[in-house]
Amino acid sequence: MTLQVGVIGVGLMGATHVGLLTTAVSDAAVVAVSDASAENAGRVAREAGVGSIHADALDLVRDPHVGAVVIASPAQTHEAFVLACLEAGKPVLCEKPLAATVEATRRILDAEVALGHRLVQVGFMRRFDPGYADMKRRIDSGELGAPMLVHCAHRNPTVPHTFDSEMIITDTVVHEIDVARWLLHEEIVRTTVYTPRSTSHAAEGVRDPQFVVLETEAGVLVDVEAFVNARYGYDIRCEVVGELGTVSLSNPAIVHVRSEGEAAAQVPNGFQDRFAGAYVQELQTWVNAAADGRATGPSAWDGHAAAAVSQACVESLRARRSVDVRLGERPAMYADAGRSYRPVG
Ligand code: ISE
Repeated sequence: MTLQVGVIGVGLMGATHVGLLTTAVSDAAVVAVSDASAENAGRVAREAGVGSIHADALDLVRDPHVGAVVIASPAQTHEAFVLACLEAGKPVLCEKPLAATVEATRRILDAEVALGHRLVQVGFMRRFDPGYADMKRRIDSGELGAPMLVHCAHRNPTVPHTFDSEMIITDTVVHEIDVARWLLHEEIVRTTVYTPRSTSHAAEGVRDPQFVVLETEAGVLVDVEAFVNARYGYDIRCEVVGELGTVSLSNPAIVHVRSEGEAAAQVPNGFQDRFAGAYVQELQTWVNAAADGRATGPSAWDGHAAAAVSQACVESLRARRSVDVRLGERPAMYADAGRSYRPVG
């Protein structure tokens, strides 16, 4: 049966989701869209052949023809829309961050716990990237021994002018926060954000790059270089150092060129290019689970934990000191998360 999807927010990411759901994902159709800009909504609906446009996103959630919802609107709007989906009993894929504050992610957790089963998947698409998934398999197999260090780099060629120093944490480093928790099976307890000299390509007053150090409950150190005006391309790196070996992401380029005395591989030009396959896999996984009225993949707890770590990072950025993460109780429903590293076999 085809899952009837409604998409809220059809700017950059939402429009990509509409396109993928329409052309690359099986057993799904986009039947309704909503956007703060009527012009955006109209254009995307026309291009994708979507029949219904709702001026009010809450009407889209309540639309009886909509069986499941994708939320890709600005972060401050997420809480109200996710809560409405939970109230309507509809599976929801919410782009990261799950909500704009830790208090809001906690309210979402409380609502899902009250419902008694998962309906929320958070858009941490890197978990569906073949490179990251392979790293995880290697770590889980135990062949590398217990992890001790993780080195990450997250470089964007450029960002919109509205991007400020804190968004480098909440919008960018949030991916590494999730990846670290997921790869290591444990929670992050402490953060320190360092700011070196800024690039002259950053907007006035924006601290870019930033160097973030995360400490996990078992004492693993994760360093993240976040550099969002790197100019040359979209470059994502990750290496895990274990007691017996290391595993790292390789360059996803599929060809190497040798010419004029140089050997080179292309660097992707943006996240939609680098993670194109991961987005399709993320959506397909969501559609398959949503068709059965459930959710899988990154949970509301993962969204909450990422928000709590992001908040500690933002505090560290402002106060220029280490900050402890205040996570609060993990409801039993999300028992799988936060498990400390234990090699298989
Ligand atoms: C953007 O929102 C993303 O999610 C990208 O994956 C990330 O690389 C970028 O820095 C964010 O702004």
